[in-house]
Amino acid sequence: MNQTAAKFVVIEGLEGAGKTSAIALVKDVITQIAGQEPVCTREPGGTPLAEKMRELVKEAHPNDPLCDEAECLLLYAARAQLIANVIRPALAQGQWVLGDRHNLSSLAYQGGGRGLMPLVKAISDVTLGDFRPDLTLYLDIDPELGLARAAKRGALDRIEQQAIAFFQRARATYLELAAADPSIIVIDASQEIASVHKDIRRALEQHLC
Ligand code: T5A
Repeated sequence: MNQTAAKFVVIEGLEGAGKTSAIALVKDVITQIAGQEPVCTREPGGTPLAEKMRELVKEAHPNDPLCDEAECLLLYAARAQLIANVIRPALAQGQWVLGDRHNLSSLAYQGGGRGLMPLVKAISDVTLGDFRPDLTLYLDIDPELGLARAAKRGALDRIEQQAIAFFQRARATYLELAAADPSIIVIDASQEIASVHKDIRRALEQHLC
């Protein structure tokens, strides 16, 4: 194992894009490439405190609705905890990290979806500085198809209940940011699972080997 080569790899996409299903595959491929299992994280969440913030973001609060700015700040508070207490220490010890969502989610959902891009960029600059994933796989899906898949799995949470236009703006932002950043690879997640996984494996082998 080459300790200096530890990388931070992230899976991104709208609800129902297939991130959960892809994680096991990506974990296997990283284990083959790195000779070690990656540390797996999810956002929001991934530390005891960040998981509490996740609950605040995901649950509905009918008597005290979470305003968009507070949502944004909670997401970055959770991310700051995760980076400080899990991601940076792991990378510093030569361990690879596999993230289920990271900063690109905030740029897409809060920046694009909520229309708060200047605020998101400002908080991102202050909290993360130049910390960023080495590689991001963005699983691209039409929000109607993704939400239909997610709905089959169970009740939709506070964010999943947003209007379709919110997810369309988030998707447009994901695609715009991916087009401008070679470290973000777009995977067509509307295909059947076997084809999605084939594309993911190819992308990982191309960019990590
Ligand atoms: N959020 C998060 C923000 O707004 N800003 C942020 O900065 C961050 C970090 C997180 C929520 O927080 C928001 C985004 C989210 O709304 P979550 O529960 O972690 O909440 O939500 P998701 O990450 O979106 O998880 P989902 O489970 O909804 O999506 P997945 O993981 O992409 O979907 P998955 O793999 O569970 O698949 C859903 C269903 O589809 C099937 C699967 O079998 C499953 O049943 N499926 C397919 N079916 C057919 N063909 C395929 N190719 C399929 N792929 C999967």
